[in-house]
Amino acid sequence: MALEVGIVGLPSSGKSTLFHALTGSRATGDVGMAAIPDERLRQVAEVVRPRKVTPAAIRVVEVRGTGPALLGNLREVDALLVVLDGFSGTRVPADDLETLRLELVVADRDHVERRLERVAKQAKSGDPQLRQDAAALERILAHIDAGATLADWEGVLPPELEPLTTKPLIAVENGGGGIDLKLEAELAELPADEAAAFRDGASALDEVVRRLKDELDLLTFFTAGDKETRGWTLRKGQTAIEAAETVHSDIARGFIRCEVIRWNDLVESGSHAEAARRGLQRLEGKTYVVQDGDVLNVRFNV
Ligand SMILES: Nc1nc2c(ncn2[C@@H]2O[C@H](COP(=O)(O)OP(=O)(O)O)[C@@H](O)[C@H]2O)c(=O)[nH]1
Ligand SMILES: [Mg+2]
Repeated sequence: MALEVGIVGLPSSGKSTLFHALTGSRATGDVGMAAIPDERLRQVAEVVRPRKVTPAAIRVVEVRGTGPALLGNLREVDALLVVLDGFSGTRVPADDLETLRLELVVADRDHVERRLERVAKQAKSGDPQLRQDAAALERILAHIDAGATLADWEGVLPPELEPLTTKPLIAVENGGGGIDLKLEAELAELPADEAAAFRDGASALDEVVRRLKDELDLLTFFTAGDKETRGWTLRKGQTAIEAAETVHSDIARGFIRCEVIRWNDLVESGSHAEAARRGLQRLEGKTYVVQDGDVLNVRFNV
């Protein structure tokens, strides 16, 4: 399951523009995939010469408003990107960021209140667990009403609350001192080499994706097949069996062993066979903790 990020912002701040810039898609759908640029993948692909090269990607969702119901669609995303208007000259980005944070608090409060209503009704049956749950929700609601957020709640939050205010939040200023998203959205329609030539350097969006990767504690590993050479994301600390699961559940089910080569060892050796001959390939089991930049080949039987 790919990690997911939600784009939020005030009306006309540039949410759709950021969505297009990240996903390269002009489609009116609100969900797309943003590739994670990775120079290492290009180099690995040069060694393998596969038919297809696919970068690791993050799922991106745009929501078209800031009311509780719309923001509620983001309860399952892993992080939020907040777009701030820095281009029109009519907004103060820092103030808009505060407004947005308040909208998130309001949406969380709304969510807690609805849940409390439901649980309180059920608790009339006298069920002790439900009564405890209702009491906990009442305390959480009082906490928010006292001007705090769920991020500074001391206890353990009920998992089904899925708060918005505890998610990593990355602010992107559109224009002004930030990123020219309109330009990036236009460049996203060009072939990568033409866009790079135009920019005279890396895309400003790469920095956003990098911050996202940091916030989510992600690493990238590679699979280097002849048909397809591909980047994948995992959370730091995840293991070879979880990497296999990311690629395909059948591969995880039939997992026997996992061949591991560092991406730069593969590039310097020039082939898998040469890397193995030099002793740079290891065999690992299911519990091996995958490292950023590992090239994995899972041996499995189905
Ligand atoms: N001049 C300028 N206009 C922009 C920029 N970003 C967005 N716009 C324009 O602002 C309007 C709203 O942008 P949009 O991405 O649809 O905002 P949304 O409502 O947050 O999705 C559009 O007409 C965009 O072309 C920018 O960086 N510079
Ligand atoms: Mg929009």
